[in-house]
Amino acid sequence: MVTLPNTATIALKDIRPMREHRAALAEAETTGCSSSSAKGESSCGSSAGAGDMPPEIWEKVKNHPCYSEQAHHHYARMHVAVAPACNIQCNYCNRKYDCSNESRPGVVSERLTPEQAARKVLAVASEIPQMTVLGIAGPGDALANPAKTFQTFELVAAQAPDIKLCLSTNGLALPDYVDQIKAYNVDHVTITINMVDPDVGARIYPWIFYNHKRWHGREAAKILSERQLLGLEMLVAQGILVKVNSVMIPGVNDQHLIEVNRAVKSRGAFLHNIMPLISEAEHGTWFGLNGQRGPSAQELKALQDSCEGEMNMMRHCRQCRADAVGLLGEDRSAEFSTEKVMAMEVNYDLDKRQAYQAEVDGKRAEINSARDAELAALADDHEDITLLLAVATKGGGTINEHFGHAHEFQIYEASRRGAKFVGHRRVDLYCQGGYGEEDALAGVIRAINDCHAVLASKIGGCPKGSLREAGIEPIDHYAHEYIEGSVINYFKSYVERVAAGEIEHTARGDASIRQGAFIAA
Ligand code: CLF
Ligand code: SF4
Repeated sequence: MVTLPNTATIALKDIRPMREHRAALAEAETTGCSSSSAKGESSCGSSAGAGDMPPEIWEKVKNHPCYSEQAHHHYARMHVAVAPACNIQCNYCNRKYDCSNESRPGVVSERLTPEQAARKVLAVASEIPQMTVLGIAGPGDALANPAKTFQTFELVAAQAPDIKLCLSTNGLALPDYVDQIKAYNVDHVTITINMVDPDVGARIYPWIFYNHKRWHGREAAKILSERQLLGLEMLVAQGILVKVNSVMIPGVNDQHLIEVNRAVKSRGAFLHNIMPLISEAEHGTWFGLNGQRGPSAQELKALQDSCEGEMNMMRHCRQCRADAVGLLGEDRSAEFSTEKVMAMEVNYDLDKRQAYQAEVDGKRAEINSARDAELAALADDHEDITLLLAVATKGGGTINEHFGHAHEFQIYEASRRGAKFVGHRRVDLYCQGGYGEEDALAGVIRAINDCHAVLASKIGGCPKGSLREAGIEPIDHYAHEYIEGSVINYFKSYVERVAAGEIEHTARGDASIRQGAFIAA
């Protein structure tokens, strides 16, 4: 156990030996991406498990909530807002707000010094044993603020060597920092790549600042694209896992993202995360003010599906804030303001953290065997039926949330092949302290309108009626059971009812991605 009385006691001179030790350890343990995984082939999956990838890759992803869909039910990440400056302008970003790529465009509550950030990480790790990853994702660009970014990593690595280090960048400065990223044992890097064609890029980026000069239009986009792809190749050559984020902007780069997917896949990106543009006039962005719309839920899914082949697609991204804390989809940052963190007694208990992680390993094995048992019981027909199901969960891989208390629904695709996580939908709370809000219920139905059923731990009589009227079956008899096994079990009962003529299988429509949720607290 490490007791940290005050950040003033952490000095860089004290922690260099620890960093070198970590580097040596990593060198000894890691052989880098194998050729198959480094090329992003299907053996490395965001939803894959231990048997699907080389052990050294599994070690890197198994507890990372963004790189493993399974992990995101159990493990949390935190961001520290130490990087305020940015070296480019995106048309979907307003500088007054935090990064739209990697964070919800809400105001960052506080900007931190590296010392404050390190103390905050230790405080969060003490309180939340499932927090396994520290990411630096803005509010500007991590590598446009290299001194603060790397000093933060160094301070954290010295005190909490089990925390994985992660950073997100627009990629412009990336080739200059690959050696440093490697030296600091940052195992996971995200590059936001929205185009590989400068003509498309000119519609997304009005300018970049590079080599002491401001560049505009096509010329700017060309430099940015070349630097992004070079940085990607350099990271892969170093055995660092790279995720590519792309913002889907209908009419600007939506179909072009298929070409982006090919370009990043061929250069060895591990995962591709296509996110919807969040664009409302109140965000004050160029796109928002000019009426550029974001995609619908089915437009996003269709693009993700068409890119999913040999490469894994991330579909559980929550576009989190640059100071987010907690499981993806929850935000506990308000519990860890600088004032509160400075007043906390910080006890970083590695044993407690490892005990939690061992418990999660056991639970994951149980979840997988429940899923496999249900899958084995599925008949070999009904290849033609595919359903989307909305699931209310607080995490942990079970259906453990009341319909009226859900801030979001996780969306699973159910078919003969099993259960697959394909997205999430944020909603307003339906239940507001004992009574239901009809407007909120209408919003929930719009958000899950493409689903055949909703699975929650409890659903009240009134919403059940409205859901049925909308053609969505309300199901609460899987309360506290594992999600994937329940989804497959529901599919089995559905196809049996279709075969018996009790129900008729019909296609559902589209659903809307809620824009306003991203600016709410
Ligand atoms: Fe943060 Fe990003 Fe690391 Fe994750 S977030 S720096 S890879 S630790 Fe994750 Fe958040 Fe999506 Fe980013 S859900 S916005 S993909
Ligand atoms: Fe904003 Fe991030 Fe784009 Fe910079 S890279 S302009 S912070 S969205």
